[in-house]
Amino acid sequence: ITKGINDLDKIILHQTQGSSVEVYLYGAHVTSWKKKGEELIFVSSKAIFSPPKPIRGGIPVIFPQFSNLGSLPSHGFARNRFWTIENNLSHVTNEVFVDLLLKPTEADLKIWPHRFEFRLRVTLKPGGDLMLTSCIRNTDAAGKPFTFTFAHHTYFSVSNISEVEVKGLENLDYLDNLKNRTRFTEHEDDITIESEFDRIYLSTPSKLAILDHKKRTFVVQKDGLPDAVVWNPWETKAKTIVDLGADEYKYMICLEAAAIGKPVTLNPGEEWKGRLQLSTRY
Ligand code: TA6
Repeated sequence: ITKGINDLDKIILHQTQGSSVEVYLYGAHVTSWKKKGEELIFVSSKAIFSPPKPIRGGIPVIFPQFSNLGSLPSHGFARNRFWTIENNLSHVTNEVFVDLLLKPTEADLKIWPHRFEFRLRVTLKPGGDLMLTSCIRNTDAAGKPFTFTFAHHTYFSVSNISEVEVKGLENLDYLDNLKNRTRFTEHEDDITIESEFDRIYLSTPSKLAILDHKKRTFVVQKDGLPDAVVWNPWETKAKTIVDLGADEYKYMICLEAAAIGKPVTLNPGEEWKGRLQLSTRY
């Protein structure tokens, strides 16, 4: 554990061969993932590391509400709360990980009256793959179920958005956020981005990929997270986002592993698990 920007606490996990991951306790927010010393995650040069503002870039944890799909502030509150460290044991298998924990404060219970424990394990695998494992438990003794939507809002770093294709979404239905979430079917085999793009693809395969023709392929593997959001604000929208540089939309793409189409309901004592594994191919 060490001090990051604006004195916020962050944890750095290291592996051999120059792999590392940085995660801020503020938001349990991954802000860096490197392999062979090379940064794979986009964080805006204009990102404001100042609570309660969420950090622009990295891997925001979206819980308990994706976007404005309910009465909470957009994207819920997990991304702008301070998480605690539950343990940071190194495992015998050479994986390094840290377990972070979020529980609602009394103020949180006023806006979302449900007791829960959210454990996020951030694991850096021996080859440098990054794994995020989420366990959310309903700890409400009063016996009420609760329902949530969820996403790992990953901002991948790309050489240029014009070099990028997203694979694995062909023939799927999606909700277009730019058209009031109207439902369409994807007819393209490879998705390229040439203007503002904001879609929730429903019930996708568990393995997706981002091909960056000038750099690398990212492989995204997910369990318990049936949906995938693809987002790029493009030029005009980017100008309205104060913590994103005017040209930076060119160097990022969000491919988010999510549970949105079918919100998750947990009865008291029940637990939900989601898992995201990110790797690269060259
Ligand atoms: O996941 C896509 C999205 O919901 C977009 O609609 C866009 O607004 C983006 O997330 C960023 O949201 P934020 O609240 O971080 O500015």
